[in-house]
Amino acid sequence: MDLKEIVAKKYGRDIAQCSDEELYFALLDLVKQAAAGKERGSEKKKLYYISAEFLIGKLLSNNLINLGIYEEIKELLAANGKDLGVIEEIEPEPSLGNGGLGRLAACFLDSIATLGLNGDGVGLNYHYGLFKQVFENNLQKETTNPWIESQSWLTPTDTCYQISFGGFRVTSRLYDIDVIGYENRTNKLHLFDLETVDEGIVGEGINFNKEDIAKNLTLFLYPDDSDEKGRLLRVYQQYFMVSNAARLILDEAVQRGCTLHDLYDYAVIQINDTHPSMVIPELIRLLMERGIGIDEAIGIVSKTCAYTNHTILAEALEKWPLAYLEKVVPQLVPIIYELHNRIAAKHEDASLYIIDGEKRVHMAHMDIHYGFSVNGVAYLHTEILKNTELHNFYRIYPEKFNNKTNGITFRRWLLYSNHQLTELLEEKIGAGFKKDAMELEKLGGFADDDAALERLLAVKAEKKRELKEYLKRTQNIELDENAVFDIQIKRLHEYKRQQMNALYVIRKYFEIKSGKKPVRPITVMFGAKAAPAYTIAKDIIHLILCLRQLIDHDPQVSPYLKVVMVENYNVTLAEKMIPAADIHEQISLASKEASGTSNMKFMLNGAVAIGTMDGANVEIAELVGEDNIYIFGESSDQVIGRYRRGDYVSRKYYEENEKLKQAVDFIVSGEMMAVGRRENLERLYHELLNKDWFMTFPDWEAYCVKKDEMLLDYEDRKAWARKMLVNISKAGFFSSDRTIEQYNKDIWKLNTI
Ligand code: 26Q
Repeated sequence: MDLKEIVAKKYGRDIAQCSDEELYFALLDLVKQAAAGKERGSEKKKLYYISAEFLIGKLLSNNLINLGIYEEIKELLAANGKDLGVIEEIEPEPSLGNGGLGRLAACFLDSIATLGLNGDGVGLNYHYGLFKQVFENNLQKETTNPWIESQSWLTPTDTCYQISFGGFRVTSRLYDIDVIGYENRTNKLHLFDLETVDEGIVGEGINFNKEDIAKNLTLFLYPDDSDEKGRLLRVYQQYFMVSNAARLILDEAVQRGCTLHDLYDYAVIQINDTHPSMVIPELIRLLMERGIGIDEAIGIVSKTCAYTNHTILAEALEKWPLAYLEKVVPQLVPIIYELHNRIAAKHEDASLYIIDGEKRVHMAHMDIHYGFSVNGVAYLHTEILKNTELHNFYRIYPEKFNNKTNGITFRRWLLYSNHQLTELLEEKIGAGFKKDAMELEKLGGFADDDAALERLLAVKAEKKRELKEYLKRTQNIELDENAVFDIQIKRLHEYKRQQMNALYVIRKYFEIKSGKKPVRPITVMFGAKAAPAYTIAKDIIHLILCLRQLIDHDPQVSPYLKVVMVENYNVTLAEKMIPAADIHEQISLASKEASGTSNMKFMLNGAVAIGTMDGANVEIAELVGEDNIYIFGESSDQVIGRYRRGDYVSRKYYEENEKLKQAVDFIVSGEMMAVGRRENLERLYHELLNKDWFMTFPDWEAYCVKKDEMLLDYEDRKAWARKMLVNISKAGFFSSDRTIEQYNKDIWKLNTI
């Protein structure tokens, strides 16, 4: 059925007579029907990408693009006086992820379907997802983010399982979301839920009774590790996710003719960080329940599971107290002991053990011993895993370690979010890049073409105007489109060093006050959520919001400098902000950012990075060359050396650098106290002076100098446009299609069509 027919049947009216909301629901039906026609038969082997997070973003426009009917629908609506741009805003954005890891999973599903691979995602159907961020008195407050409506992308299925926890049992139900490949097959995102979950138990903000598992299990996604109280609930969630996943995998494999003894010929499981790691003991347990002996069960599972590591932050590596597992999943404990004992019998080195001396279970260790592949997410990250963090494991299993540099889907991050650039590219280099991202290299041929460079600047100017209009309309933020847009958008974490950027803003503030005005106004934009229990991260948000208020009200400074912090940064905002960026900030402490993926999105959209040699920045720098990226700061080796020696003293830098001292002192100045809260500002000040665990101070001077150099370079508009062009032309490598091809070639080994 076409849209006209759907609308006639659903509402008994014509398109022109429908409300935007009615048309949105009709388009849901249209897309679901079209997607169903692209489901494929069942090849023998199938990939299951298990992840606690899938940060999918809004789906309507992306699905229309991937179905190849976006333009057609847009025109049809326009002919009836309707605007697809307005209709797509009706769709709520599900926040089923924290940040990079969840968004990566979503990009991967897009590429898996686009490459025609037989692979589904498996996760949880969080009713509220990650909290919604609101600002009150320059502080972050958390509220719920409901997204499930009576009609949505979710399709309930008849698949239900009985899942047992220590002392009680629940019944799950599977909901599916179509994953529509670009001009290719439809796969599924399988999200498990629980019928008894009760949204009514959520009180003020995001508070709820943490004990009543049957009512709260899939209400929220955990906002990282710092929320102590929720940790036990997190274990319940993880087991619920993997027990359902394991049952689904076994059932589907058997349906395709698997005897279970040959499971690895029918299924490959990618474990996205350690959040789904309990799938290993759970699968072993289920295979044993179905009559397979423990030795064989362990062998089968070890040939089926592969693990991706996304972090080297020790505090983010999951270690669950055995006591938690005994309470939540007593049935897994004997299996985990068995897995541990086999390692302890073979190796003396206790750093390899699964259960440590404090009776904590190291989830990553289980994955490495009992999976067949361990991958990092960027070249540098994988090297650090092999040489430092997981070196003892690398020594015994060198063949398991491999790198898969992250990627992004160009459908969402170019074709959808920047149709103006897409059109320009098509005009200059043809449409081939849409299928083969490496064709972007052809753009290099226009590096000295003045007309092409002018056009690139014109596209950027238009995207900046669009962002200005959008932020005015949705958040009442005023932007000056003639300013340089310098953007840092990512979760708030000390290692990502938003505080270093804020200290640069303070330095500029002082310069302007003393009469040294920038040649062009600078707008520094932030977007970041902080985990509700991560105190210092929230203090950094407070600092930024106070700076914004203070500068906005200072007529001497505000014409030249503006600070913006968007509220509730999410995928939808990223889609608007990234194409509008002139400069993007990738300033993590070297060795700490596993990869980063926004760096790739910005590059693809013609923004120029200021960054450290960290994560995928290293590969970006290698590709674009030193003229087209602004690199500063200590190397990962230097940083790792500092940690090893434990001799970093932040106060020394503060005392030796007048400007740094001035900027840091400003945090607790009278001006700031007038707009902010003493408690938060003083805490942050002391943290920086007495600890600064992520070493903001040693890199700060070099950072400020580099940024000023960049701002000067920006004024040679032609030379800058050339930098933009080189960044775009080299972005092809970061297509998630390339990443997925590598996963498939080296790890999954699925049939390609
Ligand atoms: C752990 C324990 C308990 C509760 C929550 C968590 C938890 C939740 C989310 C731990 C980590 C995360 C998210 C991690 C993440 O997003 N990592 C990012 O992954 C990206 C994709 O590979 C990389 O590009 C980023 O560098 C990395 O920070």
